[in-house]
Amino acid sequence: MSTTESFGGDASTRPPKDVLVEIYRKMTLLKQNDERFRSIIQSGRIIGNYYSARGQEAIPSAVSCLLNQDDYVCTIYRGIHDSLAKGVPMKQLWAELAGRATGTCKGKGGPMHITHPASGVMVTTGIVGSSMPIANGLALASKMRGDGRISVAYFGDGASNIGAFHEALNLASIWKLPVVFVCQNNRYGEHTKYEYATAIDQIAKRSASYTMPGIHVDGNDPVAMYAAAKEAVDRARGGGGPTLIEAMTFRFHGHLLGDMDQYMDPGEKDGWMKKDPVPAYRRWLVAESYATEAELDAIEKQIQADVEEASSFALSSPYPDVAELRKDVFAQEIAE
Ligand SMILES: Cc1ncc(C[n+]2csc(CCOP(=O)(O)OP(=O)(O)O)c2C)c(N)n1
Ligand SMILES: [Mg+2]
Repeated sequence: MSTTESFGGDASTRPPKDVLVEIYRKMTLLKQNDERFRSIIQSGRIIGNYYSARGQEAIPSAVSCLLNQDDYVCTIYRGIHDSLAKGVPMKQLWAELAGRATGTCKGKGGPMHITHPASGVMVTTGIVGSSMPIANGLALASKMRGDGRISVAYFGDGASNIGAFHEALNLASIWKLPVVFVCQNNRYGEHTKYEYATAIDQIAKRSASYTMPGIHVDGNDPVAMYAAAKEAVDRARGGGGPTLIEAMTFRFHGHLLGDMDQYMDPGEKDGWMKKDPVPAYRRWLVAESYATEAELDAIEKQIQADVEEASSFALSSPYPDVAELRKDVFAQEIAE
């Protein structure tokens, strides 16, 4: 059967059907979760900044299908997709987004600081470039313990111009750390175009300076993304050291919710939105007979119910008590 979408190239390199469908399930979860969160913020029921990753679903969905629960992830403020795909329980995630006591960080982290070690999400940071050295530290610990865990550092294209990126790649390379560096290149850092701020046409090429493999991949192609991530994860797990993946994508809602997109080229965003990876991948799965419409409908319906349940749980949870203010801040609780 013919389809307008063509994902992943050669059929012989595709993952099995259950993995292809699981990638779709994750992508749908991220999409629906984002849609619900934006609508709740816009209704005023949650007050907070939101850096939507809508449009970038294929990247963490494919990567996470290759990770174990105890593998580590370090991500950024635009990282709710990454956390959910890794397996942070949705109710706790939502409660954290809403600043409630039942959240992953007892409501004291908020959307920019999700941490949930039980799912392997070790840090979500607002400091551009800082996910990479932290992932190195976790990977070094894994290597010294010999526990087989690997670390994934997610970051943006803008972050690859920060010193910490270069330091982290250098160190990971000389120490052969089990890290996968995943750059989600969405073409902008805040309101600055990639070409204006970056002195090389592909970030993946920067891997050469650190003698590690670099992979430039279409991050909106879930099948190609899976293949790229598999190569890097297998290398890290097998003791072969780090890989830099540059996954090309686009963010549909600007830098921050409320962004007017005035710095973009006319039609640029619309062009990317027309190629929305979630419905495109759905059409491809059906056309290639990996799933039926009814199976995918059922997945979407279940996710809708789960998102509804998680958001209701969050909004009906209590705010943290004032007594919590000084707890979990330093290793030793601050005295009154
Ligand atoms: C060290 C540091 N410098 C500057 C900022 C301000 N800042 C916040 S987001 C951002 C853009 C980062 O762009 P990119 O790495 O491409 O990630 P994206 O937001 O596109 O996902 C900047 C410069 C910051 N938070 N931290
Ligand atoms: Mg960017």
